[in-house]
Amino acid sequence: MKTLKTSTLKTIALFAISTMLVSCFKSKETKYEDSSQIPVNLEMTAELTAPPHVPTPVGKRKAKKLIVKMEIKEQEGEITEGVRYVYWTFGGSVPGSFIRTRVGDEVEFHLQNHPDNKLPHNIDLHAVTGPGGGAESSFVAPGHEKVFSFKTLNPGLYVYHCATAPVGMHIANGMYGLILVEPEGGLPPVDKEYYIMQGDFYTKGKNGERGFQPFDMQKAVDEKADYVVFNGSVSALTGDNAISANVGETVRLFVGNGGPNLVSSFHVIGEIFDKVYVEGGDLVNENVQTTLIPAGGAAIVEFKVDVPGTFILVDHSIFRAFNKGALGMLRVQGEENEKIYSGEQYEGIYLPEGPGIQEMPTTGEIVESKVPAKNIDEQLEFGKRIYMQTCFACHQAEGQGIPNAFPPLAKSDYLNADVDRAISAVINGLTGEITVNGKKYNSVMTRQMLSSEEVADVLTYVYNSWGNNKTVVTKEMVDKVKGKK
Ligand code: HEC
Ligand SMILES: [Cu+2]
Repeated sequence: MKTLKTSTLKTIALFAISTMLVSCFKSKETKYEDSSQIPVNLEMTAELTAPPHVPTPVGKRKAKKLIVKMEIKEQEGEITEGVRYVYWTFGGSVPGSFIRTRVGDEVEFHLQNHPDNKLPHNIDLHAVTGPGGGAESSFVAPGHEKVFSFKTLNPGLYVYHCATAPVGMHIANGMYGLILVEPEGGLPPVDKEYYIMQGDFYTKGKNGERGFQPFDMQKAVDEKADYVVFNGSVSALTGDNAISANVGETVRLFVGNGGPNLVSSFHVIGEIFDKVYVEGGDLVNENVQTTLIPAGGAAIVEFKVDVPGTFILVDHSIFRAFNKGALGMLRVQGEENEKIYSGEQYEGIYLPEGPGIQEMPTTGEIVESKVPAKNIDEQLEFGKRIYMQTCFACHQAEGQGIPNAFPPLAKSDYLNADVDRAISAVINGLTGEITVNGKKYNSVMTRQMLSSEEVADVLTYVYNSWGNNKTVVTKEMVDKVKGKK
């Protein structure tokens, strides 16, 4: 319509040129459209931390070759007071060690499986672009180490987990954690950062039933969790274990959900999230009350704490919080601010209530695996329990084994031919080439850490299942083989 004045045109032209120059300059200096092109020169060993702590922020550091050394440990712990559980862990904690990287890093991952462990494991990192997220290259037997490498292409907060069959069981036992890939230049600095991860647990006994509790596969399949917790146990983030901040500080929580089954409705009672990096990606939502964290997913939440008090972290599927353990505490110290909040403050208003069925007397007995079996029926029952806990992962539910990896125990000619040899396999381990039902196996079965009583029970169960020859193995027979050794 109207013609523009030449002076205006000049200004526009100048502006356009200078913008082009600036963006040109920028792209040469720091911006890589394609993260795979980011160069690395120096090398460093990654700092790994146990929850609720996180490693030092990457800040302005350049992309590097980052060496991650992680050791898998199977270890007993307490899921709540008096309830013992064998956790399988990445680095000795649930969730596993926090890994902090930046986009463009070349990660050289060393996965070590502690020699005392019973099972092979591997790792699938959601931050990896490649087959199985690394799982295919990292399958590692007890006493061995695997090394693989990958380049971090996409910034974000990612879950990692074990992906060894039966996958659900490995995850249910605590094999998950978080890996953060910070963008170029790092995330904006904040005052406090913490690492929290939700997980659901399935035990033979009900919530609160004391003693040693084996994993319950049926409940896991039915998604009937006995415990839903943050950081692996009911009290990991309460009482003396609460996380803390001071009035006026900004808190950043790296929150993940290992599952295996349940989705988390993550909420902090008495706070509003100023920022949520939705699903751990680039999208930032503001002023959020509750954020959804899928199983196998994560989110970064940030909020400034304005008033002192105890703030309760929950899965807002609320029975999980007060009755199954998904409850943590953030203690904030500092000056009151009556403009924001006034009123009496009680410490510990919110406390875990424990199992909701507590009012009704529990009829179940304490599960104790060390009580000797009184008769063959009990032997079979105890034996099955040990089998499902110890042998099942390799030899499978029906003793069918896994082709080329784990020999079958069902109708096994090797097993049925020689009971002393089978006892020896369990108490001493077994390596070297063997032939089972016409197929050759050449692998390693590690020594199983079981009492003579337990070895007798588990083998009696195996011999009396899946078409085997119904041998009854006694403690005396096991002791005799032990003596011979
Ligand atoms: C970590 C995986 C693993 C676990 C756990 C495991 N085994 Fe094995 N088992 C193997 C492997 C591998 C072999 C074959 C070893 C070889 O090639 O020399 C084997 C061989 C055997 C054999 C002889 C071969 C056959 O098929 O008859 C018996 C018997 C046996 N295991 C019983 C058990 C029992 C009982 C348990 C539990 C108490 C158990 N295993 C736990 C991996 C495992
Ligand atoms: Cu595993």
